[in-house]
Amino acid sequence: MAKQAPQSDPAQDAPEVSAPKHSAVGLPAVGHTVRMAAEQMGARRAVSTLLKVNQHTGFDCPGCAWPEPDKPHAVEFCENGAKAVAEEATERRIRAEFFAAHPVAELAERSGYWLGQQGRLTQPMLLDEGATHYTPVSWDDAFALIAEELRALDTPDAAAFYTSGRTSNEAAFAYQLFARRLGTNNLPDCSNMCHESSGSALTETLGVGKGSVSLQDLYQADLIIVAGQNPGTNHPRMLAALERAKRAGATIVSVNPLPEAGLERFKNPQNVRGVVGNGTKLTDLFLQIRLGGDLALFRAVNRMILEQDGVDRAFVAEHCHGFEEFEAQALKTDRDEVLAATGLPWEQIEELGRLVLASRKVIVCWAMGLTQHKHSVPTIREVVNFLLLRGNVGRPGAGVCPVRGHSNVQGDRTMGIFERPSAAFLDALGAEFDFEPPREHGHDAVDTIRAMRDGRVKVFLAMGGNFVAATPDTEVTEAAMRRCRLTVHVSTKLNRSHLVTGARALILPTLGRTDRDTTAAGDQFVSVEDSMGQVHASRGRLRPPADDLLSETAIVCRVAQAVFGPEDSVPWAEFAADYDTLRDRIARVVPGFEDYNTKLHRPGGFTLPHGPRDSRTFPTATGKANFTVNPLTAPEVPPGRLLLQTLRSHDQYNTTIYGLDDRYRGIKGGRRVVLVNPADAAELGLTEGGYTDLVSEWTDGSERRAPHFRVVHYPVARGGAAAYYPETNVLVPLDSTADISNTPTSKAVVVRFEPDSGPVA
Ligand SMILES: Nc1nc2c(c(=O)[nH]1)N[C@H]1C(S)=C(S)[C@@H](COP(=O)(O)OP(=O)(O)OC[C@H]3O[C@@H](n4cnc5c(=O)[nH]c(N)nc54)[C@H](O)[C@@H]3O)O[C@H]1N2
Ligand SMILES: Nc1nc2c(c(=O)[nH]1)N[C@H]1C(S)=C(S)[C@@H](COP(=O)(O)OP(=O)(O)OC[C@H]3O[C@@H](n4cnc5c(=O)[nH]c(N)nc54)[C@H](O)[C@@H]3O)O[C@H]1N2
Ligand SMILES: [Mo]
Repeated sequence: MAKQAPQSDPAQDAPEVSAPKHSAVGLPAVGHTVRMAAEQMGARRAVSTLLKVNQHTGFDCPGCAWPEPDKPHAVEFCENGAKAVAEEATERRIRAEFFAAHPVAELAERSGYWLGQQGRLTQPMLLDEGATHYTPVSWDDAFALIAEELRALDTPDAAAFYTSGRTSNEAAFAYQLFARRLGTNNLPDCSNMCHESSGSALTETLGVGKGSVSLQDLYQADLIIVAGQNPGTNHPRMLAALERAKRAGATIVSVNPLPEAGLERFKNPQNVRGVVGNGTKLTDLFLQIRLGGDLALFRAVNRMILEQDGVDRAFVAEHCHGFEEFEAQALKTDRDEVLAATGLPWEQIEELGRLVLASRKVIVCWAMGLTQHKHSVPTIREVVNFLLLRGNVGRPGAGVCPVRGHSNVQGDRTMGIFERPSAAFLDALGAEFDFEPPREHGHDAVDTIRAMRDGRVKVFLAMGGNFVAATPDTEVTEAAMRRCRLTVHVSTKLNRSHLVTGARALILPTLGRTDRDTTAAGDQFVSVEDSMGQVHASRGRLRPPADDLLSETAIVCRVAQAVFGPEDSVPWAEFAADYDTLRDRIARVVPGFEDYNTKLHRPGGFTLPHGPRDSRTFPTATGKANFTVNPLTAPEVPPGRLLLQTLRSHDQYNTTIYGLDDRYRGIKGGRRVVLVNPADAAELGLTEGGYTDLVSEWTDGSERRAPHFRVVHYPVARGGAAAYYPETNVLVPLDSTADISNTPTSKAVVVRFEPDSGPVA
């Protein structure tokens, strides 16, 4: 039997600290996995469910977007995937009595951890204007209410439709169609806060905003650079791929301000070596870079390649544009500026240059450490310059590998969840469904907050996610949310965004990946796209938490029916009943999805076309791969301050907190910690174990405070500090965003330290 959810909210400000670990996974992780899952799901349900994760006939892991191998291992999930599954497949339930017992104001005082522990949502709930409690509402009344509020708007642009990246292709396609049919491109999504910088840089330079490598490429690479990513926690199955690459002879370089355990050494729980031995040493060269120093690092290496005649001249001549301008600037790269920006010894940069020049096939993998800075887009462009120089795009064993976060965030974008859709996409959509889609660009996540703050967006609907906790500038964002007429969340679990509401609010519970989805037309399945452009089916098997729970797709279609009535040019009712009919339409609108229904039945699904990868065709403005000129910039930090990055602990999935430990970093029982280099700590008078407030400073003179963080002396690169998100989102100014991509600069917040003002209430 699954354990009861905790009644009290455990104190979160008493973390214990021990030395960081030097290897990841192995037996402790396996034990931890099974224990966590069994606590939520009961042992039998846990084991039978976990064995279906990422199998050809099972469901896609609701954890990260790392792809499955062609022949999945019998146990193709990781510790953190199992936590994601347990979080969703828990046997705990939230029913109407729970909301009757807890006023919204009381729930708003609870931690995200406590809210998540209460179990799956089971009934549509309404918080009416002026009410203190959520009360049950029928599905039909809920849909009628949404339709009423949407119809009352002066313009469809006064509504915004957020998506988190777990939403299936089918639901995402229906959702964006609904928004555009209504007349708006206001489709902000989690990607705006995540890999938007990668999408912006890659679309401009290569013509496709996605990664260009497959797992096979990783296995064949000579050199893999992992920059700004912590796969041991966030993409644990990637470690198995790196191990395989390593055994095939690859050299691995990690570029990170922190020595992350998973990148140091990996103990693969799927083989004997990993369970009883020391595991595999993964990183050959660790570059402990300063926060935001990556642009300078790649520029320096590019200069070395140019000076040492390492350029693939034939590739550049045939496939690239803009080489001369790039070369002229790169040759001027100043060594002192590079040293200051990276904080690395010059010999290490030279060592990287030597490895690069000795390698024919090079892959660069990256995640949030590269995407969440002011200069993220130029940084990723410079990574592309680096790969183009030696022809490392569009041949086996080489390419760009932005490692995506949410399990279907890439698929959602492919399905049209984007505030700036291409004209070609809108043309195809309009032609298929016989309407004129809006052409004006919509709001991304940050612009949505501004629009709600200024009263321009009045209805906010979220397909999953936890908008107020995931976005920056928590106080501003929460006030913005409260100005709305109506806020609606389609969710599996209770979270903070349900408690910071507009005048009226709805919680619409929905099926997750693990749940069986049965409609009048029979059992349905959905499909997803992984980080490497592989599309495949996902089938849940568990009995849903309530009998009348609707899928995300069904919810979208029912809202649409309530808004447009039965005579619409889009057959919403048919879509809701039979997802094959929806996929037949996707097949006609989205390139690469021809024969969608047939291709999904292949084991492992199918791979989407990718011009640069498949044939070195680059659908850019110039028709070639573009070299770019990127001024050497790095964050500036005034004296007496540190640059704070906000990152994930090992026991969380974004705003979902599974537990209070960060095992590999040696932190237990609490999350309000700030990791500071001992030398910086000494200069700033921050003693190990002491408590401090973090105060962020923004260019307009405004300040933001996050009280009561325990100081942890930790081997982070000088000048930087690290603390967990979402607790630190209060510190990130709304206007502090990346150039071009508008992504919040979650990895670069200037902070000073002030005396502790005591625990948060
Ligand atoms: N278990 C689990 N899995 C997850 C998630 C989760 O929360 N939990 N989240 C999912 C999502 S949505 C995403 S986007 C991914 C996130 O995956 P990651 O990007 O790995 O997540 P972060 O914890 O933000 O880690 C950022 C890493 O970049 C480093 N870094 C920070 N700044 C810099 C920099 O300037 N330069 C360099 N070179 N490195 C830097 C940090 O030290 C850290 O190692 O994971 C996905 N998978
Ligand atoms: N400071 C700081 N802020 C960040 C980041 C950072 O590194 N630092 N990272 C950013 C990144 S990379 C991302 S991706 C965003 C994440 O932003 P979001 O995607 O908005 O946040 P999540 O925490 O992943 O959302 C969790 C909620 O999703 C709901 N949910 C889970 N599964 C399902 C499902 O199958 N269907 C539905 N309908 N709902 C479901 C549950 O109710 C759960 O509470 O946060 C961003 N914010
Ligand atoms: Mo993400």
